[in-house]
Amino acid sequence: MNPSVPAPDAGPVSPAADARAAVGWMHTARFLTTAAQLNQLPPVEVPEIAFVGRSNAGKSSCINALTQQKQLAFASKKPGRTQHINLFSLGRQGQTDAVLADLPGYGYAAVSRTDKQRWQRVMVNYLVSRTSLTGIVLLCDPRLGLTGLDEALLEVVRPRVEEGLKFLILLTKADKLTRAEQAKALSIGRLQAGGGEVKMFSALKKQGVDETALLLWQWAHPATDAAAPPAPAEPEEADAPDHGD
Ligand SMILES: Nc1nc2c(ncn2[C@@H]2O[C@H](COP(=O)(O)OP(=O)(O)OP(=O)(O)O)[C@@H](O)[C@H]2O)c(=O)[nH]1
Ligand SMILES: [Mg+2]
Repeated sequence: MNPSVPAPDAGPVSPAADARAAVGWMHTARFLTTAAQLNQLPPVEVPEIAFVGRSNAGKSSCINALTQQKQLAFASKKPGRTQHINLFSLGRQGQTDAVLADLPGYGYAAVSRTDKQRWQRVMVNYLVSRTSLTGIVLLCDPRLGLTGLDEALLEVVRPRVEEGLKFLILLTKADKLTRAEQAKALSIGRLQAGGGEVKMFSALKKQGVDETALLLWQWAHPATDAAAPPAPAEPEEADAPDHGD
């Protein structure tokens, strides 16, 4: 498993101020829609960022922590709580500029084999074919590590990651680990991620919220996050075209 995830581009000019803005942006999240099947998902014209991982990994809690809303996404003591793809819009009212997708977890033992297979098909189709999908956050409880199902998911998305799909592994429930255990989990996670971005996260202690919010903001606003603007795509257009008439 080696998705060769690219590191994020050059950082913003003022990281602290930008992190605050990104956290404010995340707070604008509101429910958009829910779907049991892919064909029920509305087309989305803005970047979509999916939260995926094993059941109980902490996906819904992570979305609640990032958006600073206690119950936006369903979080539960019972694994398998999220059973639909739930979409949340981000951005100011009437100006949605990104969508978050909370996906049902995989690997929950008590789910029937048929349901597991059905869900795995839906998920693979989603990851392979969803055109608005811009980034994936894979959540993983570091006490379990990346499991076979996580690695299968990484294999599925690898071609898209190689084509520029953004990818982040969040090691969740950091509050359950000592500092030394966190450091160890991070090095193991980084090895498994093949150099990809890996962060510790705790929904309980809000650890990792600011930096994750900033990264997701950058994913959704690729033109504005770089320290220097990208070179024009067509150099021969030296004069700015006049759109006025
Ligand atoms: N200690 C601690 N517990 C957490 C944290 N994040 C989530 N949990 C707990 O882990 C359990 C599962 O959290 P969810 O957010 O529902 O997990 P999920 O990945 O959305 O689960 P599914 O919807 O079943 O796929 C709940 O009991 C949460 O309270 C965390 O940062 N720290
Ligand atoms: Mg959930």
